[in-house]
Amino acid sequence: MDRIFSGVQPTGNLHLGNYLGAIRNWVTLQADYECIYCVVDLHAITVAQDPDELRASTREVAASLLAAGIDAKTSILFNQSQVSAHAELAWIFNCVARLGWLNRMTQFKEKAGKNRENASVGLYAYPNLMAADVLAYKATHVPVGEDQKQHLELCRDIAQAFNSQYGVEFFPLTEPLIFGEATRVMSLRDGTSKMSKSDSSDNTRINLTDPPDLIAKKIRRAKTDPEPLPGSPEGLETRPEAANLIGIFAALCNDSVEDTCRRFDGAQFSKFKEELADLAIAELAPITTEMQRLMDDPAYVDSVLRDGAERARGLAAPIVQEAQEIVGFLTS
Ligand code: AQP
Repeated sequence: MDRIFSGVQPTGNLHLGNYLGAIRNWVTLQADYECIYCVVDLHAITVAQDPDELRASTREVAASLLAAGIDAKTSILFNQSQVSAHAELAWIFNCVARLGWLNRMTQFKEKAGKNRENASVGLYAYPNLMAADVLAYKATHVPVGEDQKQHLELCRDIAQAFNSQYGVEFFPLTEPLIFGEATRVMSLRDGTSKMSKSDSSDNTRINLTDPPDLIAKKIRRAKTDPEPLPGSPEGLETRPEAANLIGIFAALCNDSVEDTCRRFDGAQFSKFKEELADLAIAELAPITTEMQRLMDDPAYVDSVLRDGAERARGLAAPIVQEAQEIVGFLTS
């Protein structure tokens, strides 16, 4: 069976972008793949985190994943720092990856901003750790949103460079899985910037923790333009906010953007937004309710993560040990 690995950062509430771009696909893929899902707390500390908030977010994100439909019995769910194989392999990859490759990573440029000299070394080396996350399990596929495509290309480059440097066929060339009509959900306030957990304005995103009335309010207030909706996708080309909302609608009702445009041809945003809010609430409200139930039982969430970590260790340890032997480390 092919093996999936994917991760999400515990850097705040999960939002509709995380859900439509990644997590909903993670749930579906469980039927056909062996799945390993990870709350990537090592990645989270590449930017400053309050320790208590990080612990709380790790539990909350794990609860969201369970509430969304990750089955912790058939799949593996754990937090990254509990499995040391990730950090061990990342060090080897720090020595395989080239500075020039990391210099091209757009996410580092975006996250480091203007004050690059002050960014952590961890933020810069983030893609090497991500490659280690995936390759510690020799995962064949990684379901992600569009924004992670470049990092997965780097993961393939690292696997190839390791194999060629040591003359082995050890690490696979992992394939990204990017699918659905909402692979890059944009901010509700600016159709040209990504919906993100770390955006300072909560009105830019729909969180999985938002109650129905807040979801409806955020959608009502989402930025639009004065034109009625177009009848085909070509009409969305210069209208980023309309394109974003139509994409979200299409993804939520498992329809194509083309059919969604046809359905709302000539409609005003007010009518469309009402239907979009109903759809978003119908999808998210049961997840929010289940998540709240799970958050009232932190011991259960912790036990899921502990069990997942043990199973993950069992898979990753022999692979990383073999990589260490290939490199020439004396292992006992
Ligand atoms: N806006 C998005 N649209 C579609 N997919 C998205 N993903 C994130 N944002 C969108 C996908 O969600 C998965 C988990 O992402 P992450 O939490 O590990 O990191 P991120 O991509 O950096 O997400 P954020 O929300 O922007 O977090 P912060 O603000 O902390 O940096 C990934 O598969 C990602 O593609």
